[in-house]
Amino acid sequence: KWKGEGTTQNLESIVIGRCYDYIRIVNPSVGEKNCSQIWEAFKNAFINKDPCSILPEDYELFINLTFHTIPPNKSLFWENNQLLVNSFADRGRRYMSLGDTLFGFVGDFLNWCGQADSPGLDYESCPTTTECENNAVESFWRMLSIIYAKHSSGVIHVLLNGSAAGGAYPQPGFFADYEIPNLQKDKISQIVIWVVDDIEGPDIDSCGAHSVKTLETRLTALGYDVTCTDNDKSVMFLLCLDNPDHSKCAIASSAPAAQRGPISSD
Ligand code: ENP
Repeated sequence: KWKGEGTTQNLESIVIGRCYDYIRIVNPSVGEKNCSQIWEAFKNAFINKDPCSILPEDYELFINLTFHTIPPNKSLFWENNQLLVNSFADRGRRYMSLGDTLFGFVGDFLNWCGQADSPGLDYESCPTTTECENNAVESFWRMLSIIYAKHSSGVIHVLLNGSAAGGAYPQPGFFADYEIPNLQKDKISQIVIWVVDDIEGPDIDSCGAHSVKTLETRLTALGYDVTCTDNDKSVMFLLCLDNPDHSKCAIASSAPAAQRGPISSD
């Protein structure tokens, strides 16, 4: 009956399993968490309710049970490049995007919704945000975005897609609407914006232009120290893994050929 995909099969096992994976393997430094209680809190946010009347606040207990601090200088905000961010952040080893926190990790890539007057999940279909914005998934990410932004500190990074059709800095968007307004200015030393084009994609947006300029102006007006880099080298290296022969991936070197020869033993 809804236009969106239904609940992901085996949702309960996935959420509980991901929770244990996170606290035991991915990031044990968050300490002991009760994964079955976390599942109950997650589920109780939306089961037995009209799937269009779920509010961010309904995930409050879930947040209380999963919460852990975000290491300074590790926050990575993004728009329109989820897979790149996943590899770049490396499950929190390099950066800790929202999907690399325990709270984001359990819901990443999943879909879920309940139904009014029934304790069952709807595996057939779920409302999209165009059908109703107060749906279970949208409200989940809204709540998490707010918490993540409030607890981010030090140097903040933002990875935007310069090839995105609607511009690198979408408005409306989670970053524009739920994250920027919740950043805590006194805890943030700098905001670094990276605008990276898809290797084969068009160069639609760049630092100082179009929507990125809007973002830079907004952050500067809020009093942040803002820097912006186009096609940052470290991100480019990662993209170039899949496109080593593309001209954008040529490694420029000023070292004489002899220095680039085989490694000598002395
Ligand atoms: P999209 O539309 O590119 O990608 C949405 C996909 O990313 C979904 O599979 C979603 O999981 C997952 N996801 C991971 N973190 C977030 C998230 N944080 N979020 C919404 N979806 C997330 O992403 P968006 O809509 O542009 O959101 C990017 C935002 O995430 C940025 O503001 C960034 O700073 C923030 P699922 O469960 O829906 O399948 C917040 C909102 O971290």
